[in-house]
Amino acid sequence: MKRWQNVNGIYQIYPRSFKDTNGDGIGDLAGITEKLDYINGKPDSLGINAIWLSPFYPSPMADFGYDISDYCAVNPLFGTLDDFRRLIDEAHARDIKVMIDYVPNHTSDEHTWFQESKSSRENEKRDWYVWRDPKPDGTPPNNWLSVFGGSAWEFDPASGQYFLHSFLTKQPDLNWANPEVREAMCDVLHFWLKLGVDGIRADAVRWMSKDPEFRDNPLNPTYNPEAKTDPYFVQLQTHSRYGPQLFAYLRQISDVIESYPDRIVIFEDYPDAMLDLRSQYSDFYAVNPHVAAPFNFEGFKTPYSAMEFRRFIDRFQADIGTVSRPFYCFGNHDNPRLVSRVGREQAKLVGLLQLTLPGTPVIYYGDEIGMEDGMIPPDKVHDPFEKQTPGLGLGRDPERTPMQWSNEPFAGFSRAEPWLPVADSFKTVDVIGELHDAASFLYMYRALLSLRDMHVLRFGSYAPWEGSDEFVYGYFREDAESQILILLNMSSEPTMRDVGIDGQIMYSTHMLESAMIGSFVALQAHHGVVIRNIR
Ligand code: TEU
Ligand code: CA
Repeated sequence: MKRWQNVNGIYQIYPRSFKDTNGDGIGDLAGITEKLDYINGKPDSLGINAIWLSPFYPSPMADFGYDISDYCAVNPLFGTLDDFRRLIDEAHARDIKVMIDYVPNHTSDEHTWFQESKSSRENEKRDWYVWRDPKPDGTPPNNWLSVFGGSAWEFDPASGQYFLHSFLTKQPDLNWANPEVREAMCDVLHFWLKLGVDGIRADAVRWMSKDPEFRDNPLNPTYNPEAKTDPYFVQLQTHSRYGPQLFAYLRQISDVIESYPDRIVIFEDYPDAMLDLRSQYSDFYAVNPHVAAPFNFEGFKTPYSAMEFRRFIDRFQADIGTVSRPFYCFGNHDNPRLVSRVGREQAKLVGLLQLTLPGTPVIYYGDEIGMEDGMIPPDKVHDPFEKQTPGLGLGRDPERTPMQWSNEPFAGFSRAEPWLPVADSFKTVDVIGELHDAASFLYMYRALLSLRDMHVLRFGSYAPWEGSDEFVYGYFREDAESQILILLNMSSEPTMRDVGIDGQIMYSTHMLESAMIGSFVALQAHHGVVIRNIR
């Protein structure tokens, strides 16, 4: 991928939780604009030059903006279209690219398209959504399930048919098999790209194409009902998603992207564990290698260990080769926070890994300061996933708490009580406190993002270090000019390694304790170093 060559990383912003400027306890576009200096362009900035904004469109907020009632406008809660134009201008003035969220699979049930579609069977837009007759006994057309719990079908008594919703009832699926829908959804892309948007993150694309025959999904033979896991996986999702037209639809999207200079699209996709991993990735990469790629989310599930991480990265790097660009993600608005998953010290090593791997790292807001999941009391639960499928730890509120700017009340996020409680850690985990603390997360992210300006770290090859074992995972990054070795001691014991090269430590998570004696490197527990070969 030749596009976005000068982007060193992408910073994901969840607009509701980033910065509130008007005192309603909800983050807004003006808040993001106000904080652009934090992101890039100033000596104290994080130094990352692309942002991705989760949805800020008009929405009844049943799924916190992923239920969109107007694709080409701004929700008054977040501001106006002029606020968005200002955000783009100010971002570009700081050399920051702006990526926005695009939700092609479904709209809100409050979108006028759906209102029309629902109004009668004869309506022109009836076929814009997926309507089916009940079975003779009145039950849903098939056994498909909603990701958030229950049947994926909702009966509309007025017209006597069911409509399909792969997510909430308030998120009816668009019918991408209808060419008018495809055209309207391409128009949405043109609208934002013409406004100067640089990139698109395409949501939940796997569901865009279904089995044309709408066959029942088979039961999942490996599902264990005792195990208290997500009931969605009681079935194999064989027919309800990943249908035969998926990649044709995605190609139509990427054609639009390609028609504008230096724009890209990243597909949000969690590979199906029941299908071949390699072929799923390669299908997404094949959509359009010049402008499109899928995220890599394997870091969410990979256990923290040197062997497991090496296996995961080696395999993925080998599979995609040197032409396709990886977009490694270790945090987002749908998964528990990195620090809460692996621990504080461990999270730093994962951060070091992410920022020294090939490709374009995608960093979730707050992970750069080591934010943890917030504790959400039962009466503060917002996420519909938790409400519909309670008690299984599936709720996503904990990772969506307000950005911790300072240790002042409400973490400097707002002057009013925020929509979700600030995480307890804000007294010690905050931007102001970390800016000048050399041992902080923020310090590390800033240092490594600036190191990433080196050609070798951005574009150099990846090769595992053969000395890797069950304690230490190492890898080389190399280009014509230089060779870098990254060593991660992922164990809780100090250790010493002979790396066989004369090196200079360029970065260490344990600055004071870093030493190289000849070709020997001393590593503390959960200690990572970046070494430059000075041959
Ligand atoms: O998520 C799609 C997706 O794959 C979900 O199954 C995700 O795994 C789920 O949230 C469980 O963590 C996208 C968005 O990222 C998510 O926030 C939305 O709720 C969803 O689409 C529907 O638009
Ligand atoms: Ca606000």
